[in-house]
Amino acid sequence: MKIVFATNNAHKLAEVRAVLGDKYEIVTLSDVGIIEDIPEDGATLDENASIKARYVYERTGLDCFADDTGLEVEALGGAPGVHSARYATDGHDFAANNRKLLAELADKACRKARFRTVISLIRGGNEQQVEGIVEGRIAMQEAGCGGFGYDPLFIPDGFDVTFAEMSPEEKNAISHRGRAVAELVKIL
Ligand code: ITT
Repeated sequence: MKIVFATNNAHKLAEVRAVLGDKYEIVTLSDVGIIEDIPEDGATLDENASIKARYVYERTGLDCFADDTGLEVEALGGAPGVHSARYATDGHDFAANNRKLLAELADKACRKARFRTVISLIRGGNEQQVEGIVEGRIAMQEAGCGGFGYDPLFIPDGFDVTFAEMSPEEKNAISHRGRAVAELVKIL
């Protein structure tokens, strides 16, 4: 069965294909002729996931899903949250985002954080949402070169290494996205 994953993030695509790829033919935005950036102006992850999925459904009529993810840091009142992609700059500058996060936490005792992923699925015109959360903490410095985004700074609870130090399989088994995709599988 064919389904469109409404993302421009190649890392997300690889993670989701690793879990769903043998059951579904996951096609990308460019495969269905959408090359422009989808505007993400929602106030929450739920809204943005929905905006992205609806954008694709309205233009293609195809079954599709979208993922919106945020890193929520307790001592920063839940920031960067829905602004995770553009935390330090206007673009998706992972290194600048990580530098800013370390600077903001420099004088904070509590480094508790969580990743949250919301997936909006539109199938046969009906929309459903699922969520995945992983709790953890922000490391004192970057470690590892796997993953993407904030992975070099995020240590999930129960581990002493960052997501960037794990294999893709290890990350997917416990991550926000891995958990959201497991919920997605239940409703697909
Ligand atoms: P699409 O909207 O095209 O799917 P995006 O990169 O803009 O891609 P999000 O808005 O969902 O995706 O993600 C916001 C940012 O959060 C993203 O740019 C990364 O910096 C970070 N992020 C998302 N998932 C992550 C993960 O699994 N590990 C580390 N950082 C992640």
